[in-house]
Amino acid sequence: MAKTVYLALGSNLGDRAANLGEAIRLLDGPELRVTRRSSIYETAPWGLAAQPWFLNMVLEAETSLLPKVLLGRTQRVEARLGRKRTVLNGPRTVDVDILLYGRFVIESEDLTIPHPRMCERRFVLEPLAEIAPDLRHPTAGRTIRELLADVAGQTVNRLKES
Ligand code: PH2
Ligand code: MG
Ligand code: MG
Repeated sequence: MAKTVYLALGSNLGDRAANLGEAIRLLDGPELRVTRRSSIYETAPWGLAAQPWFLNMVLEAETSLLPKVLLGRTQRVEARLGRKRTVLNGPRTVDVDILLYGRFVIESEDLTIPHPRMCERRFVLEPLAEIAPDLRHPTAGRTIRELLADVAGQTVNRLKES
């Protein structure tokens, strides 16, 4: 049975917009059909501050892939786009994170869903709120709009024409 999933994309190395576009092209297919995409946002680096600003966006997709298979798919896309220029613990050409998989709650060694840090990250919540403001986070029990209202102090600028 198909599930609705939300994926976060980020890039802060190379041609950032082209990297996001290429990631979408590689992800989209019969088993993972991208149904909605947010605008692209330029965002201040969160966590490790001494790195270039990111472009971030969020995708909604319908998928028949089970969570771990989907994780493998996202990691393969990262490897295709990122391997050449990836510096350990440094900036990435592309990062693809699974935010939500239906209303599943998964805690395994290699995969945690909902994404454990999504509620603190404006660069995730703002694009997600653009396409799914009334979606209720399965464990926080609040909508994305409500979660967004509580994060402060992170610069996130929606780019025009995206
Ligand atoms: N990703 C990180 C760490 N920090 N900051 C922004 N603005 N955007 C990101 O995608 C991001 C980050 C690790 O995945
Ligand atoms: Mg990430
Ligand atoms: Mg990641």
